[in-house]
Amino acid sequence: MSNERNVNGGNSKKEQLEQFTTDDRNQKLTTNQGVKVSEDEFSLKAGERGPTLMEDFHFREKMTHFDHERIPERIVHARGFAAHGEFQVYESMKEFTKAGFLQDPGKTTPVFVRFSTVAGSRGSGELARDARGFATKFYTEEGNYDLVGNNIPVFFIQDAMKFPDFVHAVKPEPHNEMPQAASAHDTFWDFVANNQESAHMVMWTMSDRAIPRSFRMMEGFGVHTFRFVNEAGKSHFVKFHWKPVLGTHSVVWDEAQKINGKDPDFHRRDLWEAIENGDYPEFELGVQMVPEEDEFRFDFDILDPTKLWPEEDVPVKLIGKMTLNRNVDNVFAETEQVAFHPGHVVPGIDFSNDPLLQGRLFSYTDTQLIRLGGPNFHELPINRPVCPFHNNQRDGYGRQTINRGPVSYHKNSLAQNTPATSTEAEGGYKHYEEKVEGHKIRARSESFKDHFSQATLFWNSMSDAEKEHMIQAFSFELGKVESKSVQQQVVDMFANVSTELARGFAKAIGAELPQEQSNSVTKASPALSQENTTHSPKTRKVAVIVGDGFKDGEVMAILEDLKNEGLQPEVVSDQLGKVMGRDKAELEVQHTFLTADSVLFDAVYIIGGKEEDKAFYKKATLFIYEAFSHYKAIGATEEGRKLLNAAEMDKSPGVIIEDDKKSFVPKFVDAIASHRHWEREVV
Ligand code: HDD
Repeated sequence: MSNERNVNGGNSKKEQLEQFTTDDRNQKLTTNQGVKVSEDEFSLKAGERGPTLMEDFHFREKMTHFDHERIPERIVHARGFAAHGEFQVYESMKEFTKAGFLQDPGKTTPVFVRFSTVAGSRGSGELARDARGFATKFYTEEGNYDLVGNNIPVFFIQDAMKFPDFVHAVKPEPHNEMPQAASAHDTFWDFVANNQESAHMVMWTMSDRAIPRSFRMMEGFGVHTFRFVNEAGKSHFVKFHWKPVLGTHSVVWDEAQKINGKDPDFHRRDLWEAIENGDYPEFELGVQMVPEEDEFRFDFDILDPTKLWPEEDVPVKLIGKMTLNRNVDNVFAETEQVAFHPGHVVPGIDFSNDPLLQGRLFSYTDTQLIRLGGPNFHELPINRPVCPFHNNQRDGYGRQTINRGPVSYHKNSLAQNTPATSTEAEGGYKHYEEKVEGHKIRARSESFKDHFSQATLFWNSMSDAEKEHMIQAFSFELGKVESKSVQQQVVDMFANVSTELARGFAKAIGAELPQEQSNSVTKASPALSQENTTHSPKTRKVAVIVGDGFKDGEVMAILEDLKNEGLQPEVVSDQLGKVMGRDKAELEVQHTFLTADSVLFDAVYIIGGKEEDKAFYKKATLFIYEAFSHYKAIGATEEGRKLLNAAEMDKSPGVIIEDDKKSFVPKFVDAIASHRHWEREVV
């Protein structure tokens, strides 16, 4: 348990965790005191039919531990899932920061990443319309660095003072605790309308970004402006980005709601399976940097967390890559007990005066004290740095370190004034010496007052399909709001962003249409549209619809080709077991129409079955139609085509029908890589 271990490349955290890991298989059952247990089914009783005895220490210990198994869930980001990985920088960032883990491309830094939804409780469905947490702990040789971000680059509020208000408004309403994991209710929208700084973030949460296809296919953002500081003490303002190598992709809202029922664990299952299959999720770390002297160069305040830096104005420099390559051994011990904190920084990374960030710097330690039960949560295996740590902090609940010696104060002579402080040259953290002057006031800077320009920039940047999804999202959410007044306030508020948008949903909810407003913002940022992201077929799941007695043709070779393209074909039929082709090809069935659903797949490949099997064709038709209505790629060979002809889907974009493997496979793979075919008319 010593914390004196040497840092040893990318596996230092893994090795450290192994010291705390145990495997109970093939062991004798004992009490926590190590006493071997002879009987684990019956409590100790006075007579076979008599009362249980107090002296049954085994029963009492087992039951007491069970009674205390739960800890408070996180007040926000309660539902999350995490994985281990590694980070490597592409080239030295010495010019901008002295952070040790950003100097040497040869060095690997262990990381632990927890993805989460924000509003729902621990057991809620993962496809909620919500921001996603994207929290990364870098176990560096200079201490832990936490980048505690979201998949959205801006936030609802500008000052941490308002965080409890915002969270109260979005959480289930207190009188009846409804709705779970949803912002589609009165208090959230009442908050929005009466705290109009939320406009920009609400545009993002009403966009496709709030319903990601996968944790592996979403961007991450540090949100706030931070600082890089180099060896010479020169500072750059910096925004952090994570760019998923597979591109940024989302599901559609109807699908999201259905996935929540069919597989509420959809996102964690996706991450878990990708790692188990060796398809390690990868994210590139990007930075936008602005020299200190350019602080006032923009038409917004760079300290305002409701603003982003358009990538076309300040390019994102990709500086390294993170690969998630190991699932946790135990969700409670690792994912649940991990404690992130934006204040965990290392030399070379510093804060800005963003008032939201400043408030966060207080909140995270405070919340861990109650959630993890005391001040020693840094000693939990998942939270321990991989470098040595020494100080005069002592005692408290659950203390594990056994500190030798009588001295636990600074300064001292009895221990030669150790543990000793470090100079900057020795790696001591030195806060950036920013000059600050002002009166003590409770106020917000005038420069934070424009709430709509970037909301409009976001709207202008969306493709037609993305705009339509947003109008639908507002219509859905406000359609669930009971207060007519709140509905109207929201319509009037978003008329400041775009009349087209506000009118679009005002109509759907029966509110008064706003007057045409002249909005002077015409700028767009193409980087904000998911249409412009990377498109890849890799790891996409294809439902292979096949029944007994199918026509073999080139089916087996096609399935092999799809696998070679990195796709994951999985056979769906009306019962488990095997289906046989007419020419004796054989396929193992992984799912039935009962256990699977089209919403759990990215695409469908229809092979078909015996023509007279009416029940099979009925279920297959429903499955395919749903995939079609969610704009997914659909492929058919041989008799599969009949289903598409019958449903008149055969001429639609993204529907590929060919018998010849050579022309079918590349076209189908392309159609899947496109992600969705929005140009398709869905009837
Ligand atoms: Fe926060 C958790 C991200 C604003 C207070 N936050 C939490 C987590 C993430 C974020 C990813 C989950 C960490 C994990 O997986 O364990 N929070 C953000 C971002 C914000 C933000 C990107 C805005 C830019 N948060 C924010 C404010 C406050 C908090 C303004 C309070 C002043 N956040 C918390 C918290 C949580 C938390 C209550 C709950 C559990 C935890 O900290 O460990 O302290």
